Amino acid sequence: RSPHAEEVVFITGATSGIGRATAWQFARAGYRLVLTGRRAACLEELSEQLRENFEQLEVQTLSFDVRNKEEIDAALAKLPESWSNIDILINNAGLAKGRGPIHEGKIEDWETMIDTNLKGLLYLSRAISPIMVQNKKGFIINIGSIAGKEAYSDGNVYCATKAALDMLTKGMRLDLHRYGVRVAAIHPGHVETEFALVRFDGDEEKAKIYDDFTPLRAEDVAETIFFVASRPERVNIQDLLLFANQQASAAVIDRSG
Ligand code: NDP
Ligand code: 8X3
Repeated sequence: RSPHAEEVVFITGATSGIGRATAWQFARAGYRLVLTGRRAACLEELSEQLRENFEQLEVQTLSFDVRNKEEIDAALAKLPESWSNIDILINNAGLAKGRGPIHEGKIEDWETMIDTNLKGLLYLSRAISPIMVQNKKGFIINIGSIAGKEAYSDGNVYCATKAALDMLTKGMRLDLHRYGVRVAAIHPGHVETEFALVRFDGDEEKAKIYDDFTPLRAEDVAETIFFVASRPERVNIQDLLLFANQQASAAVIDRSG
Protein backbone atom coordinates (compact mmCIF):
# COMPACT_ATOMS: atom_id res chain seq x y z
CA ARG A 1 0.00 0.00 0.00
CA SER A 2 1.31 3.46 -0.94
CA PRO A 3 2.39 5.74 1.93
CA HIS A 4 0.25 8.40 0.21
CA ALA A 5 -2.91 6.30 -0.06
CA GLU A 6 -4.72 8.56 2.42
CA GLU A 7 -3.68 11.82 0.76
CA VAL A 8 -6.04 13.61 -1.62
CA VAL A 9 -4.62 15.79 -4.39
CA PHE A 10 -7.03 18.11 -6.22
CA ILE A 11 -5.84 19.20 -9.67
CA THR A 12 -7.50 21.91 -11.76
CA GLY A 13 -7.00 21.80 -15.53
CA ALA A 14 -6.37 18.04 -15.57
CA THR A 15 -7.90 17.53 -19.03
CA SER A 16 -4.71 18.42 -20.86
CA GLY A 17 -1.08 19.57 -20.76
CA ILE A 18 0.59 20.16 -17.41
CA GLY A 19 -2.44 19.20 -15.31
CA ARG A 20 -2.90 15.92 -17.12
CA ALA A 21 0.79 15.01 -16.79
CA THR A 22 0.61 15.95 -13.10
CA ALA A 23 -2.27 13.53 -12.62
CA TRP A 24 -0.02 10.71 -13.94
CA GLN A 25 2.77 11.69 -11.54
CA PHE A 26 0.53 11.57 -8.47
CA ALA A 27 -1.26 8.42 -9.64
CA ARG A 28 2.09 6.65 -9.95
CA ALA A 29 2.88 7.60 -6.34
CA GLY A 30 -0.46 6.25 -5.09
CA TYR A 31 -2.25 9.44 -4.07
CA ARG A 32 -6.05 9.74 -4.24
CA LEU A 33 -6.89 12.04 -7.14
CA VAL A 34 -9.60 14.61 -7.78
CA LEU A 35 -9.31 15.53 -11.45
CA THR A 36 -11.12 18.60 -12.71
CA GLY A 37 -11.67 20.61 -15.89
CA ARG A 38 -14.55 21.61 -18.15
CA ARG A 39 -14.26 18.72 -20.65
CA ALA A 40 -16.00 15.87 -18.82
CA ALA A 41 -15.20 13.35 -21.58
CA CYS A 42 -11.45 14.04 -21.28
CA LEU A 43 -11.65 13.57 -17.52
CA GLU A 44 -13.42 10.23 -17.95
CA GLU A 45 -10.90 9.07 -20.55
CA LEU A 46 -7.99 10.08 -18.31
CA SER A 47 -9.39 8.41 -15.21
CA GLU A 48 -10.01 5.22 -17.20
CA GLN A 49 -6.43 5.20 -18.50
CA LEU A 50 -5.09 5.81 -15.01
CA ARG A 51 -7.22 3.02 -13.53
CA GLU A 52 -5.97 0.63 -16.22
CA ASN A 53 -2.38 1.43 -15.27
CA PHE A 54 -2.73 1.66 -11.49
CA GLU A 55 -5.07 -0.99 -10.12
CA GLN A 56 -5.35 0.44 -6.60
CA LEU A 57 -5.98 3.99 -7.78
CA GLU A 58 -8.82 5.95 -6.22
CA VAL A 59 -10.00 8.76 -8.47
CA GLN A 60 -12.90 11.21 -8.64
CA THR A 61 -13.66 13.51 -11.55
CA LEU A 62 -15.46 16.84 -11.26
CA SER A 63 -16.36 18.88 -14.30
CA PHE A 64 -16.78 22.62 -13.78
CA ASP A 65 -15.75 26.00 -15.13
CA VAL A 66 -13.37 27.70 -12.66
CA ARG A 67 -14.94 31.04 -13.59
CA ASN A 68 -18.26 29.99 -12.12
CA LYS A 69 -18.37 29.93 -8.31
CA GLU A 70 -21.78 28.20 -8.18
CA GLU A 71 -20.52 25.40 -10.44
CA ILE A 72 -17.46 24.97 -8.20
CA ASP A 73 -19.57 24.80 -5.04
CA ALA A 74 -21.98 22.32 -6.63
CA ALA A 75 -19.10 20.14 -7.84
CA LEU A 76 -17.37 20.16 -4.45
CA ALA A 77 -20.64 19.19 -2.78
CA LYS A 78 -20.64 16.03 -4.92
CA LEU A 79 -17.37 14.79 -3.39
CA PRO A 80 -18.00 11.91 -0.98
CA GLU A 81 -17.43 12.76 2.70
CA SER A 82 -14.30 10.56 2.83
CA TRP A 83 -12.72 12.80 0.16
CA SER A 84 -13.35 16.10 1.90
CA ASN A 85 -9.91 16.36 3.52
CA ILE A 86 -7.98 17.71 0.57
CA ASP A 87 -4.23 17.65 1.24
CA ILE A 88 -2.87 19.25 -1.92
CA LEU A 89 -4.56 21.77 -4.22
CA ILE A 90 -2.85 22.37 -7.54
CA ASN A 91 -4.24 25.56 -9.08
CA ASN A 92 -3.17 24.86 -12.65
CA ALA A 93 -6.23 25.71 -14.83
CA GLY A 94 -5.35 28.75 -16.86
CA LEU A 95 -4.91 30.19 -20.30
CA ALA A 96 -3.82 33.03 -22.52
CA LYS A 97 -6.25 34.43 -25.08
CA GLY A 98 -4.78 36.36 -27.97
CA ARG A 99 -1.51 38.23 -28.24
CA GLY A 100 -1.34 41.87 -29.29
CA PRO A 101 -0.71 45.44 -28.19
CA ILE A 102 -2.80 46.94 -25.42
CA HIS A 103 -4.50 49.52 -27.66
CA GLU A 104 -5.89 46.74 -29.85
CA GLY A 105 -6.75 44.32 -27.03
CA LYS A 106 -10.06 42.45 -27.01
CA ILE A 107 -11.96 43.17 -23.80
CA GLU A 108 -13.58 39.73 -23.95
CA ASP A 109 -10.16 38.03 -24.04
CA TRP A 110 -8.97 40.12 -21.10
CA GLU A 111 -12.03 39.13 -19.10
CA THR A 112 -11.54 35.45 -19.93
CA MET A 113 -7.93 35.56 -18.71
CA ILE A 114 -8.69 37.52 -15.54
CA ASP A 115 -11.72 35.38 -14.70
CA THR A 116 -9.89 32.09 -15.31
CA ASN A 117 -6.35 32.74 -14.12
CA LEU A 118 -7.21 34.91 -11.13
CA LYS A 119 -10.83 34.68 -10.06
CA GLY A 120 -10.93 30.92 -10.70
CA LEU A 121 -7.83 30.38 -8.59
CA LEU A 122 -9.34 32.54 -5.85
CA TYR A 123 -12.67 30.68 -5.84
CA LEU A 124 -10.94 27.30 -5.54
CA SER A 125 -8.53 28.51 -2.88
CA ARG A 126 -11.35 30.10 -0.86
CA ALA A 127 -13.40 26.90 -1.03
CA ILE A 128 -10.57 24.49 -0.13
CA SER A 129 -8.17 26.39 2.16
CA PRO A 130 -10.53 26.37 5.20
CA ILE A 131 -10.31 22.55 5.22
CA MET A 132 -6.52 22.83 5.31
CA VAL A 133 -6.58 25.46 8.06
CA GLN A 134 -8.86 23.21 10.10
CA ASN A 135 -6.56 20.22 9.56
CA LYS A 136 -3.49 22.36 10.27
CA LYS A 137 -1.84 20.95 7.16
CA GLY A 138 -2.13 21.21 3.44
CA PHE A 139 -0.33 22.47 0.37
CA ILE A 140 -1.51 24.89 -2.31
CA ILE A 141 0.61 25.00 -5.44
CA ASN A 142 -0.18 27.76 -7.93
CA ILE A 143 1.03 27.42 -11.51
CA GLY A 144 2.34 30.81 -12.58
CA SER A 145 4.58 31.56 -15.53
CA ILE A 146 7.73 33.40 -16.54
CA ALA A 147 5.08 35.80 -17.90
CA GLY A 148 4.40 36.80 -14.28
CA LYS A 149 8.04 37.59 -13.63
CA GLU A 150 8.81 39.53 -16.83
CA ALA A 151 6.45 41.34 -19.18
CA TYR A 152 6.93 40.63 -22.89
CA SER A 153 5.65 42.55 -25.91
CA ASP A 154 1.99 41.91 -26.68
CA GLY A 155 1.61 39.78 -23.55
CA ASN A 156 0.21 42.61 -21.36
CA VAL A 157 -2.92 41.16 -19.70
CA TYR A 158 -1.77 37.53 -19.60
CA CYS A 159 1.49 38.70 -17.97
CA ALA A 160 -0.53 40.78 -15.51
CA THR A 161 -2.67 37.81 -14.45
CA LYS A 162 0.44 35.73 -13.78
CA ALA A 163 2.14 38.61 -11.92
CA ALA A 164 -0.97 38.89 -9.76
CA LEU A 165 -0.83 35.12 -9.17
CA ASP A 166 2.76 35.55 -8.00
CA MET A 167 1.79 38.24 -5.47
CA LEU A 168 -1.30 36.31 -4.40
CA THR A 169 0.88 33.29 -3.70
CA LYS A 170 3.04 35.39 -1.38
CA GLY A 171 -0.01 36.82 0.39
CA MET A 172 -1.66 33.41 0.76
CA ARG A 173 1.54 32.03 2.25
CA LEU A 174 1.71 34.84 4.81
CA ASP A 175 -1.89 34.13 5.84
CA LEU A 176 -1.72 30.34 5.88
CA HIS A 177 1.77 29.43 7.09
CA ARG A 178 0.77 29.95 10.73
CA TYR A 179 -1.70 27.08 10.29
CA GLY A 180 0.96 24.76 8.89
CA VAL A 181 -0.40 25.16 5.34
CA ARG A 182 2.26 25.49 2.66
CA VAL A 183 1.79 27.72 -0.39
CA ALA A 184 4.15 27.72 -3.37
CA ALA A 185 4.25 28.86 -6.97
CA ILE A 186 5.91 27.17 -9.92
CA HIS A 187 6.65 29.31 -12.95
CA PRO A 188 7.47 27.57 -16.24
CA GLY A 189 8.78 29.08 -19.46
CA HIS A 190 7.52 27.59 -22.76
CA VAL A 191 5.90 24.16 -22.42
CA GLU A 192 4.44 22.35 -25.43
CA THR A 193 0.79 21.71 -24.54
CA GLU A 194 -2.56 22.92 -25.90
CA PHE A 195 -1.63 26.37 -24.53
CA ALA A 196 -0.62 27.99 -27.86
CA LEU A 197 -3.58 26.45 -29.72
CA VAL A 198 -5.95 27.85 -27.09
CA ARG A 199 -4.21 31.23 -27.14
CA PHE A 200 -4.68 31.52 -30.91
CA ASP A 201 -8.23 30.11 -30.96
CA GLY A 202 -7.27 26.86 -32.69
CA ASP A 203 -5.20 28.52 -35.45
CA GLU A 204 -2.55 25.83 -36.02
CA GLU A 205 -0.27 28.09 -38.07
CA LYS A 206 -0.11 30.79 -35.41
CA ALA A 207 0.30 28.14 -32.72
CA LYS A 208 3.52 26.85 -34.31
CA ILE A 209 5.73 28.54 -31.74
CA TYR A 210 7.89 25.55 -30.79
CA ASP A 211 9.23 24.61 -34.24
CA ASP A 212 12.71 26.12 -33.95
CA PHE A 213 13.68 25.16 -30.38
CA THR A 214 13.02 22.37 -27.89
CA PRO A 215 10.49 23.56 -25.29
CA LEU A 216 9.74 21.93 -21.94
CA ARG A 217 7.40 18.95 -21.97
CA ALA A 218 4.34 18.84 -19.73
CA GLU A 219 6.02 15.90 -17.94
CA ASP A 220 9.01 18.09 -17.01
CA VAL A 221 6.73 20.51 -15.20
CA ALA A 222 4.66 17.70 -13.68
CA GLU A 223 7.80 16.09 -12.21
CA THR A 224 8.75 19.45 -10.71
CA ILE A 225 5.29 19.95 -9.22
CA PHE A 226 5.47 16.45 -7.76
CA PHE A 227 8.94 17.09 -6.32
CA VAL A 228 7.78 20.31 -4.63
CA ALA A 229 4.60 18.65 -3.31
CA SER A 230 6.35 15.60 -1.93
CA ARG A 231 9.03 17.29 0.23
CA PRO A 232 8.83 16.56 3.97
CA GLU A 233 6.37 18.79 5.83
CA ARG A 234 9.18 20.93 7.26
CA VAL A 235 10.21 22.03 3.74
CA ASN A 236 8.52 24.54 1.43
CA ILE A 237 10.07 25.36 -1.94
CA GLN A 238 8.22 28.66 -2.13
CA ASP A 239 8.98 29.80 -5.65
CA LEU A 240 10.43 27.94 -8.58
CA LEU A 241 11.24 29.06 -12.12
CA LEU A 242 11.97 26.45 -14.78
CA PHE A 243 12.87 26.79 -18.43
CA ALA A 244 13.79 24.74 -21.43
CA ASN A 245 17.55 24.77 -21.85
CA GLN A 246 17.21 26.89 -25.01
CA GLN A 247 15.19 29.59 -23.22
CA ALA A 248 17.05 32.16 -21.09
CA SER A 249 14.26 34.66 -20.33
CA ALA A 250 10.72 35.44 -21.47
CA ALA A 251 11.92 36.72 -24.84
CA VAL A 252 15.46 35.34 -25.19
CA ILE A 253 15.29 31.97 -26.90
CA ASP A 254 17.97 30.19 -28.91
CA ARG A 255 15.95 29.44 -32.03
CA SER A 256 18.70 27.63 -33.90
CA GLY A 257 16.68 24.42 -33.92
P1 NDP B 1 -3.47 23.48 -21.68
O1 NDP B 1 -4.27 24.37 -22.55
O2 NDP B 1 -2.92 22.24 -22.24
O3 NDP B 1 -4.28 23.14 -20.35
C1 NDP B 1 -5.05 24.11 -19.69
C2 NDP B 1 -5.99 23.44 -18.72
O4 NDP B 1 -6.76 24.47 -18.06
C3 NDP B 1 -6.97 22.52 -19.41
O5 NDP B 1 -7.08 21.33 -18.66
C4 NDP B 1 -8.27 23.29 -19.37
O6 NDP B 1 -9.36 22.40 -19.23
C5 NDP B 1 -8.11 24.10 -18.10
N1 NDP B 1 -8.97 25.28 -18.12
C6 NDP B 1 -8.87 26.37 -18.93
N2 NDP B 1 -9.90 27.20 -18.72
C7 NDP B 1 -10.67 26.62 -17.76
C8 NDP B 1 -11.89 26.97 -17.13
N3 NDP B 1 -12.52 28.11 -17.41
N4 NDP B 1 -12.40 26.14 -16.21
C9 NDP B 1 -11.78 24.99 -15.90
N5 NDP B 1 -10.64 24.59 -16.45
C10 NDP B 1 -10.10 25.39 -17.38
O7 NDP B 1 -2.28 24.42 -21.15
P2 NDP B 1 -1.10 24.15 -20.09
O8 NDP B 1 -1.13 22.78 -19.55
O9 NDP B 1 0.12 24.65 -20.72
O10 NDP B 1 -1.52 25.21 -18.98
C11 NDP B 1 -1.61 24.90 -17.60
C12 NDP B 1 -1.18 26.12 -16.79
O11 NDP B 1 0.21 26.37 -17.05
C13 NDP B 1 -1.91 27.41 -17.14
O12 NDP B 1 -2.19 28.10 -15.95
C14 NDP B 1 -0.88 28.19 -17.98
O13 NDP B 1 -1.07 29.57 -17.88
C15 NDP B 1 0.39 27.74 -17.31
N6 NDP B 1 1.62 27.90 -18.10
C16 NDP B 1 1.74 27.31 -19.34
C17 NDP B 1 2.91 27.47 -20.06
C18 NDP B 1 3.07 26.92 -21.44
O14 NDP B 1 4.00 27.39 -22.16
N7 NDP B 1 2.29 25.94 -21.86
C19 NDP B 1 4.04 28.19 -19.50
C20 NDP B 1 3.82 28.76 -18.20
C21 NDP B 1 2.65 28.59 -17.54
P3 NDP B 1 -10.74 22.48 -20.03
O15 NDP B 1 -10.49 23.16 -21.34
O16 NDP B 1 -11.18 21.07 -20.16
O17 NDP B 1 -11.61 23.27 -19.13
C1 8X3 C 1 3.18 30.61 -20.91
C2 8X3 C 1 4.55 30.98 -21.39
O1 8X3 C 1 5.89 32.84 -22.52
O2 8X3 C 1 3.87 32.07 -23.62
O3 8X3 C 1 2.91 31.20 -19.70
O4 8X3 C 1 3.73 33.43 -21.65
S1 8X3 C 1 4.49 32.41 -22.32
